[in-house]
Amino acid sequence: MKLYSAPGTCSTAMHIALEWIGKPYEVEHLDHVAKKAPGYLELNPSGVVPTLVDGDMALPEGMAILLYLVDQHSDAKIGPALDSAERKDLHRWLAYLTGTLHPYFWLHFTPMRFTSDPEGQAAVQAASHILIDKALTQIDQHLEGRNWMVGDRKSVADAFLYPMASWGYDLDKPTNAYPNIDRVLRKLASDPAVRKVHERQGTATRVDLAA
Ligand SMILES: N[C@@H](CCC(=O)N[C@@H](CS)C(=O)NCC(=O)O)C(=O)O
Repeated sequence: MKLYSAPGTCSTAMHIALEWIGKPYEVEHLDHVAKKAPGYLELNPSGVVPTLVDGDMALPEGMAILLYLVDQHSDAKIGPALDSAERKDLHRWLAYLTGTLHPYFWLHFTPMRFTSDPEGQAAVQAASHILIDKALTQIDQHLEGRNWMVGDRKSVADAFLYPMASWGYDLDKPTNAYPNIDRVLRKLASDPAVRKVHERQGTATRVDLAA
């Protein structure tokens, strides 16, 4: 398997999932130019990371990749099995994380894509902070009294939460204002697989483990 990724992005989640699976894989880190190169656009027409290549199959879209990894490597137990009661919860939370929380961050990181008025970018970002707060609050409430996002063990939903909530540490209302998310992020930041991903990316965790 080969993952096209970029340090610090959402594709950190798929990189963590590959580490948890523990089988050989390759990672290629793409910069902004490489994401838009014709060869890569054939694999991922959106020109974004992640893309997973497995044999002659190329799969874009984070949620699709994570579910593929859960099912192809069911022995690694990185998500509830298809016939389990908890599987619907995995779908629910992956959909929320990839389809709601993640897009809210696009407004924060690339406000210029959401307004043609250069003076309006600060307002787009301000709106994103309200939306991100709403989503992180919902996730924090869900995590009250729970160890992980889905069921009783860590899963690809936690892997996806990791880069999203890591971005939140830089906001005016930082991720540590959401105690349950912060608690889960602390566990993930200490996970050997997550540490290895940071090492391969050349990044450091945003979680203040000393605090
Ligand atoms: N819908 C895609 C979105 C992926 C996405 O937004 N990737 C970002 C990194 S977190 C990216 O590569 N952005 C480059 C760009 O938008 O030009 C997915 O879920 O995989």
